[in-house]
Amino acid sequence: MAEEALLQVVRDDGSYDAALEPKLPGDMLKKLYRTLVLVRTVDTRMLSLQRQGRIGFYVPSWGEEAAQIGSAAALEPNDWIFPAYREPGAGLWRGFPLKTYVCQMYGNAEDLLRGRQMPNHYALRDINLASVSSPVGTQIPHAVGAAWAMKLRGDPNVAIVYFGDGATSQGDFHTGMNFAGVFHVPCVFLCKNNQWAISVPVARQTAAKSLAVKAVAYGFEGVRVDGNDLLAVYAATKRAVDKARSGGGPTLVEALTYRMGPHSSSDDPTRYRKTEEVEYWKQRDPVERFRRYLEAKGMWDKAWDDAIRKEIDDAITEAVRYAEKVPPPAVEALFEDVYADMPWHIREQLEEFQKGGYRRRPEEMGEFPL
Ligand SMILES: Cc1ncc(C[n+]2csc(CCOP(=O)(O)OP(=O)(O)O)c2C)c(N)n1
Ligand SMILES: [Mg+2]
Repeated sequence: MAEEALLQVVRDDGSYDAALEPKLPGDMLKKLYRTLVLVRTVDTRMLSLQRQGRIGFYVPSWGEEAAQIGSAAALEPNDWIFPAYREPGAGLWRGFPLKTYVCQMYGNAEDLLRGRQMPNHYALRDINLASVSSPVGTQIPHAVGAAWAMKLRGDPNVAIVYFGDGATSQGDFHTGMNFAGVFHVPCVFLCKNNQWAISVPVARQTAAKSLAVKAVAYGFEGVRVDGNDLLAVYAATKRAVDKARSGGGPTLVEALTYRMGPHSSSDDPTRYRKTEEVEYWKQRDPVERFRRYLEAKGMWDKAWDDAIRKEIDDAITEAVRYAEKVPPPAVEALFEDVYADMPWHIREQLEEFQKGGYRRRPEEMGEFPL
């Protein structure tokens, strides 16, 4: 894919363009840095739990933290977020409680999704975070539909939908973008172009000059930003969100970033990509870039950094300890939630189970005997 000019505010060395710099208050800048460190650390700890066999699956987002957090920070609290599976930063920025997050990884009785989703497929109604979509791109029409509803109802909110470069090859991308353009809905399309869709490079997704350029065909604006520059992502998303809120319709924001780790805990990227490429992007680490920016502004020091890292580490340890003590969801949970009024055939199965008609296999008897 040919290189195009990218919106950039902060350079790799932490120096910045004062004319483009969004003027954010100091406490917000510090919270942004803390959230970058939080996401990086949560990913590392969760992947380690997976490697120890304590959780079943995980999707790290190393290298993509700025694209998630910079965009989420440009939203108002009541705006709706429709994530793919690689946006923990969007929820954690909004205060997704760590214990709730970790319980979802364990699929235990305090997992709000009651163990019915894969680990890493969370949702939290309280913070307007819709469920992670595992099928690639299905969240795009969901977000557009929600945004259309907001428009029809006159809500002052917008929807943002996250998806990857691979998702731009899905029919749902076309359907959603086209509908959003025609109906002029308040939706921001945030494409995290991390340059890989598992083992398929972005050059195999499109022959277009960029992903941002695709917006032209749907009759709205597309912008391309340096996705490893938190402030550039913030600035572009804020512009798109403000425009959507004031009736200006949708925008596609392409955040160019890089997936520094594996696609998921089930993937080994050394089988399909070069170490030099990964090394090149490690030199462009978004967390380190934002740290340098804070340092350049005289807002960073080692003691503070050490303190937040310790606080984050302790909070994760505490959340994991907690989650590991919570039992699995009750078997009865299997019969609930699907229907508002339980139909007779489900009730019959439930009653059968309650009478003891269901027998656990011997290997299941140990910890949670009936
Ligand atoms: C409809 C569908 N097809 C295939 C898959 C398998 N799959 C899971 S993630 C993925 C790649 C998606 O790449 P991209 O959209 O670039 O997002 P990224 O994983 O890079 O964040 C694929 C093919 C799926 N989950 N859903
Ligand atoms: Mg990708």
